[in-house]
Amino acid sequence: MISNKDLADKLYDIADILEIQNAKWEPRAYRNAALTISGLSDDITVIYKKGKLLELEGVGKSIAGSIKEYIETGKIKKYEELRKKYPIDFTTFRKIRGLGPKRVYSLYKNLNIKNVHDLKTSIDKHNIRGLEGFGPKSEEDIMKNLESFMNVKNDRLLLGYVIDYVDNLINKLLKSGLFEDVKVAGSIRRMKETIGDIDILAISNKPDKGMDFFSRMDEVKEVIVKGPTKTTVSLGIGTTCDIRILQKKSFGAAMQYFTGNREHNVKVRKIAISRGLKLNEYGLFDGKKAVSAEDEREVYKKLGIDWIPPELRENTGEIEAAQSHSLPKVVEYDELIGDMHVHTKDSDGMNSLEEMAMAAEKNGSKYIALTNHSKSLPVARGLDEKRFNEFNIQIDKFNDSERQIRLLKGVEIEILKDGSLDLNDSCLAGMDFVIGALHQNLRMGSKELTNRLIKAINSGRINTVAHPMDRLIGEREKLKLDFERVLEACKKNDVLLEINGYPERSDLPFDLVRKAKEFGVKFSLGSDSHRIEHLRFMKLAGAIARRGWLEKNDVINTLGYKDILRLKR
Ligand code: DGT
Ligand code: CA
Ligand code: CA
Repeated sequence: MISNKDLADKLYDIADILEIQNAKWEPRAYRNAALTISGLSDDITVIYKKGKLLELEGVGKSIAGSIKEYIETGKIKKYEELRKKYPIDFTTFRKIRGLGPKRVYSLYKNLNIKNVHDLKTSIDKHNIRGLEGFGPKSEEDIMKNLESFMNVKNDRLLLGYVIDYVDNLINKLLKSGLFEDVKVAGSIRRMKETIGDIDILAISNKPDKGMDFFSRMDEVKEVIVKGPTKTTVSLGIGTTCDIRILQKKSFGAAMQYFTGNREHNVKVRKIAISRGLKLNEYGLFDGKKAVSAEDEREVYKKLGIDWIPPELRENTGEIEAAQSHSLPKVVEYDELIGDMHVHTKDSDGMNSLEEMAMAAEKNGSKYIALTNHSKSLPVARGLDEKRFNEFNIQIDKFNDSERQIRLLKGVEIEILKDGSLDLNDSCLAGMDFVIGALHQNLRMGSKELTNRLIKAINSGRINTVAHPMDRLIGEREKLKLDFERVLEACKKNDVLLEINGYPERSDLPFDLVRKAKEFGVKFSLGSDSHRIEHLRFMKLAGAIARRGWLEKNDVINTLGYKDILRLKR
């Protein structure tokens, strides 16, 4: 079933490509038709069946022919042919200000930028400023427009890019001396992958001054509502922030109430009612008497519920488990002592082996796996056997040095179209940790794709599967894998699944993590760092693990260095 939107997008794409080819009047004709179709209140298929295509504004014989073809066959030949020559995500680029088709083409031709992800990577590497017709100023403009596009889409921001900002905001509030305590609640406290706004709760004896201070902070773009107990502002990063000032005696109940999620709260409130009590943001009450209010743990306890880590509060069975005292003891962030997915500038990273190692050591890691790309991924400057062997000698040297942190020899290896791996066995024998990855030739049927991945899992050569669903939040759908078959193969071969903490990826998604755990599959966590600043994304991988109910034993990153070496294949 085709949609008006899909059809309009395709016609716009054709227009963009024809414009690149300097066609004279055609781009305009296609855009007019696309505009008409995207504004229709009737389904295009219905209009076609009524024989009324030619009555549509801007739709002539030739375009009507394409529409007919699309409805009948699901394809437009002209479009398919053009797209083969220009494999560019025009649909998304059209939403970014200042990137017309010709500029998009220039980025593709010179830097092989095909989608927003590629664009972001090139901006990070400052590759665009050197291009003819671009320069540093226009690189910066593109970056800003890209950021606002990323923020606007879904109206939700990625947690990974917000979390440090919020910590910083809270520290500034605490330092002002006007607050006794400041905490984050809402989806950020639950560590949800994307967030709608920032919810802050504070205790203050000087609420008026506190609110004045907050609403005048540099980060604030505009004050939306200002009151003595609640203020809402919009922030420069592209979201709003609610701050509520509360009394110490009811802070725990407020934390419970404003952490959510909504469905979780509804169920907890019902339990209160069933016990003849009342729960709101001021406390748990028996008539007028507060049974508990200051301490969140007490609120749960008085309801006969074990305290539930915020990451689990999604009303997916955690309340029932907490009532029967059978919640899992989810893995703690500080139990994750190593990072199993790190790149260096030897492939497509920005920092050297030493820089990555030292930054990770400073962050408290005991070991990291250096997992550069393999040779069949030339856009990421993948390494061949010879370069890997040389690189691994550097790792040996580093490990012989006095440093605390240890490096593992790893690779993020391409799983080729036929399911084979692109490095020879003797090279793989020298690796401590092998991550199998599907990056290319992904347009195949679900069965073929699943078989391809399973062949790699069955090979006995890989330890884990990189970002198994290959999704990008807001940009790219999950792979169409037969997940249960993948799980069976992983379980049979003791192959792990990765939880990739890179914000756009956040892959495996937490609901699938939980499903995989139920199957008995274990996990490796990685930041997928391409520069030292990315190492912090390990925490996000940890959050997904917790949201997926994983315990210490489900995650290899809790093992010591010696035990991790035993995973070698
Ligand atoms: P978000 O902001 O879309 O990422 O998701 P949340 O969960 O942070 O939702 P938000 O900001 O609307 O509200 C924060 C929490 O407050 C929410 O998880 C549940 C709690 N809450 C419970 N009842 C209510 C209510 O009636 N109004 C509001 N505003 N919040 C409520
Ligand atoms: Ca929120
Ligand atoms: Ca809110």
